[in-house]
Amino acid sequence: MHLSKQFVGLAVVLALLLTTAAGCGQGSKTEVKPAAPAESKVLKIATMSPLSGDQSAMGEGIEYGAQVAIDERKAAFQALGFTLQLFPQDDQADPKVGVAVAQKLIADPDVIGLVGHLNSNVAIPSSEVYAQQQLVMVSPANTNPKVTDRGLANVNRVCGRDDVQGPAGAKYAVNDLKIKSVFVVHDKTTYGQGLADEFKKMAENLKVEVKGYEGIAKEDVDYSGVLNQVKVAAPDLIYFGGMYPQGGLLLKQAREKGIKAKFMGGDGLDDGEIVKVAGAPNLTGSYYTSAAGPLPDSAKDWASKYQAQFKKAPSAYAAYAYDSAVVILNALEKLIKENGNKRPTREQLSKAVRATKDYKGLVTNVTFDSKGDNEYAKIFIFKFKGGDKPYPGELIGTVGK
Ligand code: ABU
Repeated sequence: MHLSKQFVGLAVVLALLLTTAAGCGQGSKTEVKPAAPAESKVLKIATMSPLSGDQSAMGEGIEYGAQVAIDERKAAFQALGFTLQLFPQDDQADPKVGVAVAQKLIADPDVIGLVGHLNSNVAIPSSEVYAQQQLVMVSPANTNPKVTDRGLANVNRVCGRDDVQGPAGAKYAVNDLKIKSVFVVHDKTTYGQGLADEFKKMAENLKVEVKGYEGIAKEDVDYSGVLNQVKVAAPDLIYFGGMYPQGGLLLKQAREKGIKAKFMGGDGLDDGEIVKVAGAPNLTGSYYTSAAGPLPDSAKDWASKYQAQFKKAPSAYAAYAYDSAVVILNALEKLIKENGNKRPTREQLSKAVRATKDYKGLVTNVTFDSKGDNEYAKIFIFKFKGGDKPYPGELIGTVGK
């Protein structure tokens, strides 16, 4: 019997809610019992990202990056009397699933920190749940401004923001690609539409003619409707706010229709799977911005170790997940030592993580500001290469300190 993704997703949400209810009396959000962590010697660092579905290639890098960090530190925590564990969770890129899993995490007294998410529309409601118990979240990948603009004390990110990423793309398109007109397409998500809006705002400020602005449904596989409009409008550039499964398909179908406009998107396109979706020739001469930069030479050994362990190269945010996990583990280890080898509370850990200053990371340095944004975050501009291996793209610009 074939079960639809929606049915499976609904079943998972119901199962998780029932599990939470069974463990927590009547199971309403407000009745989740405060975790009683003082006695437990198990420290679970959860990850949350899509591990199934069409974004799993990008999502699993968040799990694997954090896993490398945890494997490296297990012995040090064991010496302090604690068992350190990775606790990977699949949010399926679905806000409802994310919230249900978040309920499960805060009800588990062993869970002390979280690396995640990939999708901002999942991170935002899920982090409201973590905030109920000050469970610290460090995001490697969530770029929507609302993630940190809500001022939650437990929510941080090591990556940059879309109100920098969108304008960076627009400035490059105008100043370097010399575009005079654009057709903006987005996937109607918090991330995709938000990024497209930031691009559009800056493009308009720079006197670019916006010839169209349309949303596409993530579930659709035929973008003829919007592409027929693009063909008539004949813009210099198609800008796409969204993820690689849809962005790749949009680009492929645009080229099949003979549309020759340049193509640009954001970090949602920053995954090697886009080559399979779009086809290598169609990516030639297309562009993407990202909050994830190339691995520095100093991370080459790390990348080799990752490749050997997981049999694939690190995806864009894997090293950022590693740095997110290390930021949590550094604060946790310091607190345990200061507390006479006692387990800190979630609130103590949230405060200690927020105080992170001048951490020298694998791929990014980290100092959190008062909202949990990283003062060292950068935006990178890439051009897909020609030939059979267009990804990863060639770095052609960087914005940030
Ligand atoms: N920034 C990468 C993934 C998209 C998001 O933030 O939702």
